[in-house]
Amino acid sequence: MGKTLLLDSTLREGEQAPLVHFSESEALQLASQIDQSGVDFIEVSPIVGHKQREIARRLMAEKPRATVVLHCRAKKEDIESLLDLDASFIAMYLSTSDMHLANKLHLSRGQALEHGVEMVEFAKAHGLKLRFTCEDASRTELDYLLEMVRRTTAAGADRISITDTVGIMTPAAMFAVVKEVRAATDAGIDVHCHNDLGLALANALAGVEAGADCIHASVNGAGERAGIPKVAEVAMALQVLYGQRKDIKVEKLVELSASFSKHSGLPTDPFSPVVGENVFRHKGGTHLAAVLKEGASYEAFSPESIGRRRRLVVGGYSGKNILRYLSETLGMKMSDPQLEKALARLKEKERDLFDFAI
Ligand code: HCA
Ligand code: CU
Repeated sequence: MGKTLLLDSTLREGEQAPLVHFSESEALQLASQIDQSGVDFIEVSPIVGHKQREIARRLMAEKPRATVVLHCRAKKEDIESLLDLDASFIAMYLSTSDMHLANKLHLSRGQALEHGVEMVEFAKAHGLKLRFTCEDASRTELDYLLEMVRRTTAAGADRISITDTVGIMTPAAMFAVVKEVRAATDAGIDVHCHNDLGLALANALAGVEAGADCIHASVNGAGERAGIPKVAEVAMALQVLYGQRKDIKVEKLVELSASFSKHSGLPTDPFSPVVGENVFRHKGGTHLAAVLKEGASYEAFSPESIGRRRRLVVGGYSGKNILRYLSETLGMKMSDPQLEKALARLKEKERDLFDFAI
């Protein structure tokens, strides 16, 4: 598995989440934080409206380290409007499933194929680099999907996005589809997986194991419905599970998530991987006893590795060990019977009494 790239779509897919609206300055501040975290692509959607167009224009003027990807429909008018923005990298999307072709685009498979190729040729004739997104790819008949991939990449598409637009893939199914796509083209392959059944990250990772080289994510997973993978979980999965992308500044992820919460008004879920409040909090008696000796007993990666601290929660679920630790920390040696007595008192309480960092 080669290097896996990371595309952040907080300002495009993320703003498609209900109740999420960023002002121009909020979007630019988020973009700058996203850029500093070390992602490879930042996706924006100038065709949505004046504000999004301004955000795209100002962001490109700031010359971020990441490549700015301008997202649009596979339509001449959209591509032309991006050319007016001095675009260099665009992503155009076209549905490929029979359901979308019939209900949304009113095109036959053959017509969609011709149209996709024509739009890619049009963009390439204007010197653009581009990604061609097969929207609803996971519900597209495989041979037709592969034909679309072959024809659009032959026409010059630099990258292809394989989407699980409604989040119905399993990792095994995603692996199989991406494997076929990998064999059909030399272009880069993005995986864009929705989280409707909680499998977005697993499906995206299966995609890269099968040969995709870019994962789409957003801060806190924001997106249509249940959203897409969270940028923090993707970055840590790449580091912890695959030993790659050590260049991504994972210590900036908590702050990034907090900025998103502030600007969107949507709090970060305490159980959210990597950045959630509970991620390094230990509570059960056996857990506390073990992490006091060795944090890794109950941690996939250390809090220090992302600039966080381990926390212990003491209450009715505690055991003697944590009380011994606390008493020794305070320089009070308690005997076993004393510890038993203190523990009995603690167990009478029906809530967590203490929550502290160590
Ligand atoms: C959309 C659909 C999309 C596109 C993904 C991509 C999807 O909202 O435009 O361009 O890679 O889920 O299929 O987000
Ligand atoms: Cu999407």
